[in-house]
Amino acid sequence: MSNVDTFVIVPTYNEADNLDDLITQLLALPAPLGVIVVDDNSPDGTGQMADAWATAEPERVHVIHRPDKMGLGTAYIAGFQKALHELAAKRIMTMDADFSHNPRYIPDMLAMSEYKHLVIGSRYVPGGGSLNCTWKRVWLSRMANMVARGLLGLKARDTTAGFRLYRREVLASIPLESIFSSGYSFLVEMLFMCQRRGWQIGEVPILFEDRRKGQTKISRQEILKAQYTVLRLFLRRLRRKEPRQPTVPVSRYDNSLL
Ligand SMILES: Nc1nc2c(ncn2[C@@H]2O[C@H](COP(=O)(O)OP(=O)(O)O)[C@@H](O)[C@H]2O)c(=O)[nH]1
Ligand SMILES: [Mg+2]
Repeated sequence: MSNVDTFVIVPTYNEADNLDDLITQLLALPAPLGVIVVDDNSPDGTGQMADAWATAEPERVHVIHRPDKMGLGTAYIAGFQKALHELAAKRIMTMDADFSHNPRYIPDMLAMSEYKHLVIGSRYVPGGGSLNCTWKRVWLSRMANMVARGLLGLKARDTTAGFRLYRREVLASIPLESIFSSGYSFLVEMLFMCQRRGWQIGEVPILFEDRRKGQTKISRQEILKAQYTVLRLFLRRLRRKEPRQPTVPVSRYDNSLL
């Protein structure tokens, strides 16, 4: 399929139990999607599984190998660079490999991206929610959202969601190399930059399911780093370092030109 114009970036660290099923489901969607797996030398062989996919589906599956576990944020950036500069993507998605973000919501997200610059697969809009999550995880996510919205003025309801769809112009407008978070708080920092630039942001309700296979990579250290990120962004907001720009109108993608 040479009309692949949307790439899904899937960062992986020890996701061998999930990767084959995920890629199978993504490629089966009725949309011209490609996948970029960003693997950090997973000891469980996830990177080799991804390579087998890239050999079988060279147009649609791409792999970036990094030598060590270097964090979620930098994995997204590596994927963004490849999608923007090597694969000429028009839309770029991010999602977890663990089925917390179910591929079945992607068609709704793509539809919304016709009139929003950034679409979030959101737990906190009507119709969305969390399934099978521990109270600790639910509480952590609620608190993080409250703080991010309160201190940073973010308007989205689910500010920490990793299930996102960016239009190309959004990512192209952001100096990716200057983003300082390397881990999970990258998501909040990125959303802050998008909102400040006036891009229009929409949310599609999703049911977030806690992973069934493998283990979470969120650590106490990541949570501390996230608090530091929010504080840093809050100070930047106070100092008006990141200027707030007027809302940018959305123009429809004309796919007939492809
Ligand atoms: N490449 C890469 N992927 C990561 C890293 N940390 C987490 N991931 C992946 O990022 C996604 C989200 O991580 P996960 O453990 O599910 O976080 P949680 O859903 O917040 O518990 C999963 O697909 C992980 O395999 C990392 O340092 N590097
Ligand atoms: Mg997860």
